[in-house]
Amino acid sequence: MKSTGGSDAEKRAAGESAAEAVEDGAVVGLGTGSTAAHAIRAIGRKVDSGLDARGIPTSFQSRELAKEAGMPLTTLDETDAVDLAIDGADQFSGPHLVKGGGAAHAREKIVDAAADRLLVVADPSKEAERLDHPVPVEVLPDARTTVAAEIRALGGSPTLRSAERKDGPVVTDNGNLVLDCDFGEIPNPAELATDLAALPGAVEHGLFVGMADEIHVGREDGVEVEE
Ligand code: ABF
Repeated sequence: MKSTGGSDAEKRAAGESAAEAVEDGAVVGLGTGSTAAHAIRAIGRKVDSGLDARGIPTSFQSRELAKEAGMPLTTLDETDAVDLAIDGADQFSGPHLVKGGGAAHAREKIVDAAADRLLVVADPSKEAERLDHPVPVEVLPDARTTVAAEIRALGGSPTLRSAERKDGPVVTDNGNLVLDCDFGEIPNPAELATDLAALPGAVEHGLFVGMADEIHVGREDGVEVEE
């Protein structure tokens, strides 16, 4: 699992802190990434000790991890409500997030938006005064060139994400491609989110505007919860 930014101890502290919020009977959205993985393992241990909770994975990776952790799984089709989601981020500024470093942001956004509460788990390297992280945009393969042109027209610089361990592009769990779009500093995330959502062939972008209810920031000496 690719790990970014802060230390594993910081990520673990954040993940385990958010996992404490999972109560008996809960349906939990399970985020992707190395920090959310700590939360999934911690919830798995609680399930092992008798907690009744079901998870909705946001990626192949989080599904496999949840199965390994012994967590019962469900889907959005089978449940009326998602009590909370626990998910990582590539960058956060207040309640605004950039996500999609794991190319799972389309499913993450569906599950996180369906949840009553979104608990973001992060290490301190993810915090920014203003968002300036490149925004991942998942595109239908046929639309990669036209969406890239539209991104340039919006002032961004798109790069097709390529796979690290083999030749060719990253392919998402949905069979699509990812353009990492550098806009520099993003003064108005809501406006950019609206523009990106309007592009034909763009399946989902990684701006999660105002979506975080709590951010659990793991530090070497404890956890700070920002609300
Ligand atoms: C997923 O994993 C992504 O949306 C986000 O890009 C990334 C964070 O990974 P990590 O916790 O490993 O830094 O949640």
